[in-house]
Amino acid sequence: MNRPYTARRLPERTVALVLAGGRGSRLQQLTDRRAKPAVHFGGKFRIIDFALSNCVNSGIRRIGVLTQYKSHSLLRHLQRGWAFLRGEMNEFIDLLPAQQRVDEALWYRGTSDAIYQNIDIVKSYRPDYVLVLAGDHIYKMDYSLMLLDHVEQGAGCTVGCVEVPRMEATALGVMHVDENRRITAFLEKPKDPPAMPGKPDTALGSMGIYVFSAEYLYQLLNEEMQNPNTNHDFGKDIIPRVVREGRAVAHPLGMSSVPYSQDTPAYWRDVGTVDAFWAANLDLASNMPELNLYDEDWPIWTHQQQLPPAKFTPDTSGNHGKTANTLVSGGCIIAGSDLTQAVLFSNVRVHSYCTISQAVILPSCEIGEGCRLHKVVIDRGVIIPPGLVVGEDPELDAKRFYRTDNGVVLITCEMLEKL
Ligand code: ADQ
Ligand code: ADP
Repeated sequence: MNRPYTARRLPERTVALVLAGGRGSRLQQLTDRRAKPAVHFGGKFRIIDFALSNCVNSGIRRIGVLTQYKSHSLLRHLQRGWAFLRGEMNEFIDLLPAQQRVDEALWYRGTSDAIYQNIDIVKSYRPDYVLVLAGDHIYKMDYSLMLLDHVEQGAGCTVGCVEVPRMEATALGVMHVDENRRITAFLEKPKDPPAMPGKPDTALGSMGIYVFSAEYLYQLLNEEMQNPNTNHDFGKDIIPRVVREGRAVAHPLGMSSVPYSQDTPAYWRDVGTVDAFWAANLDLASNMPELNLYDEDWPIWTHQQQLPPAKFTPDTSGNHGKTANTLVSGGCIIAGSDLTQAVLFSNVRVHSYCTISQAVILPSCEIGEGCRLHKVVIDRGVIIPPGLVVGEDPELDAKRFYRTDNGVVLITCEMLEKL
């Protein structure tokens, strides 16, 4: 096919800016000490690894990460895991903390301000396109196809979108599009989201990811700074404005979701609540997970510690020691316990005679002998005392720990200290 000249080498001419400053307070105490993008996911990853891996796998190797809230854990992860991008090849991951600009007393006010405050740095990369990403979603997407769509459509801004159950769209930007996918209306987090034509139970939601032609983005951000009535936010201010100017196009995730197959439904999760976080992790341990982590064509990159292999031993009576539908990462030792539907991150120790089911156990936890744990999320480094029972008495669980309406129990170090 003849592509216009401007469509050549698009990923190389693009800079990705990953917004990674949000707290994600619906994850409760999991984000007390770390930003949502730094939250552990899928046995050995952090949430931000998915957006970053999408960049690298799409050929976009110039990346800025904008941080704000509790960024130490995130910065440490990026320094350890993502330093493989090579400066001499014009590849980089640039860490852009909130307080970079000396003439700004304020921290980032909103998502577009986060970029405005770093605008000189962004310009110095001399990109033709800027890909604005959220650091807190799990999905696999080839951004090079979204860039191509942006150019072919002649858009000023292309908004990634996904079809979602209508009432779930109350937490998203919701759009209407015409037959050419031009966005004709955009509502940020509507209480009663409008349905898609012919699909009364479905809404077209914004993924919160955008391709901008660079000059157009600079112009929008400058104008935004002159505007006294703005929240400095992409969803609330910038995107509605681009829509009013008739320059916004919607790009459905299905067009560039990986794997490239119409038979595989596009996977996209905002693991923004404890329930969603628990369910998305456990899905990975099911027989046929919706998200394939084992796809060699689309590796998820992360920081890997050097760890010995996971080890399993039976108990002396031979009654315990069965494991099914469970992910077990490096450095784990499971001594004579039963595990069903569980995700164990690195360096977890499980002592004898435990029965553990539907559990997500973050790195470096230790589970004492004889525990019965059902439907739990256990934060990093928690030491569970021998004999603890969780998931059998809802009232007691809610008193001691954080229990969701769906019955998932979150356990952190601080909660155990108070027992
Ligand atoms: P929200 O879910 O409200 O809506 P928002 O809080 O704006 O998302 O955060 C977007 C991204 O920016 C997140 O990755 C967050 O971590 C990060 N972030 C937030 N504040 C930041 C700051 N000050 N500095 C740096 N990073 C920051 C948005 C859109 C909706 C869209 C949803 C999709 O506004 O239209 O539907 O994302 O989840
Ligand atoms: P991770 O997010 O890598 O799992 P931790 O759970 O160990 O890391 O810690 C999260 C963040 O909490 C760290 O990045 C650090 O800033 C902070 N933190 C952890 N332990 C302490 C401590 N004892 N004192 C002060 N801050 C701490």
